[in-house]
Amino acid sequence: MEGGGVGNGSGTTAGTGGSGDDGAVRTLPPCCLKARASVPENDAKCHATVVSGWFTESRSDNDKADKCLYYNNPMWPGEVHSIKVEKILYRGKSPYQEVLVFESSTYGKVLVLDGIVQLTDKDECAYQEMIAHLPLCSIPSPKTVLVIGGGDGGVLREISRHSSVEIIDICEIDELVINVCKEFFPDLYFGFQDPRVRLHVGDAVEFLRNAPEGTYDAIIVDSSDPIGPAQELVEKPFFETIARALKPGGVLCNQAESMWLHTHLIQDMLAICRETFKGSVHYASTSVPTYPSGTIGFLLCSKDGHPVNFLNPINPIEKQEGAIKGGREIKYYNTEMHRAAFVLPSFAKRELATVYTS
Ligand code: SPD
Repeated sequence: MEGGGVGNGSGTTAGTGGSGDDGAVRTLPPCCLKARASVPENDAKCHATVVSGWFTESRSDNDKADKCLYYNNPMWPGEVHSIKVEKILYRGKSPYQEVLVFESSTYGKVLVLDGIVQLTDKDECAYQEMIAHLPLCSIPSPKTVLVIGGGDGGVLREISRHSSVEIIDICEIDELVINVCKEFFPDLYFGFQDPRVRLHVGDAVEFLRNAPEGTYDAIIVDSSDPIGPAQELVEKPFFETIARALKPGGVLCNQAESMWLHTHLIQDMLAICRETFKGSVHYASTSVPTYPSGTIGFLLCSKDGHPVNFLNPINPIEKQEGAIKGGREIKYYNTEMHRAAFVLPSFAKRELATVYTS
């Protein structure tokens, strides 16, 4: 699920800010620190674990547990999230990240990468359906689609509901994620079984650079959080390669974190995308109880060419045969949820307004 990345696990570009040894708050807000991937080496090694039957994000099993609780995840400092574990099913390590799968008491199986929850059986639908159908239902007849990251297969499963789609390329850097999901998450891995899927294991930035200009109707970036290998995926050069690979009027849907925790990061991404794509740019969100703050957002952008109105979907998947594909009914997405996803609370409207209108 690590998006494309180049495996630079400790890219550090922030000049200021961060938490010192005393844990004191520094000048930059946490989301900016995170956006700039200021991850001290010690913290980066200090991943979540299972203690006394509970999995806790950002918890360490070493003697620096308290330090890790405070420091480890600059994306959501000052809070931790725990899920009760019934059984650990898999623990492993790839060249890119640590992979953990466990059976939880209340959310079914849980996939964790580098100590961060990526999905659970119970609420994965809210993420995978929205990240796929928000872009694909906004354009008339998508044919060529690229997924960056998404090695669990869930986004592929959702794209494959669209009968107009002819090619689904996926570029995932970490083969271990794919193999683990094949074994433990068959309802997601199902997405790989569609004959339209072409798997490319490797670096997304390189893949995009080699893609002929104007190849895709839609690109979906299903990345993990921008720490380590996924850091590049929120920066301008990456968005430029995406824009190049899109057809005129083509659309991007990019994982864009939480409006409660990361408004600075979202502002930065919106500003970059407005400059880069020239069509419409919007922020939408969905509710995922097992992600920090219980919500996660998406950046929806269209390249200039044909105008795209993301707020008014024209290709309602829930009314098509794909809605029940493979006996797997759509659980979360519908046209009302699509429209509602773009409605922002007042604080977020205010904070993002500067970027929307500038
Ligand atoms: N904070 C966790 C964000 C994870 C986003 N990616 C999830 C991948 C599911 N296909």
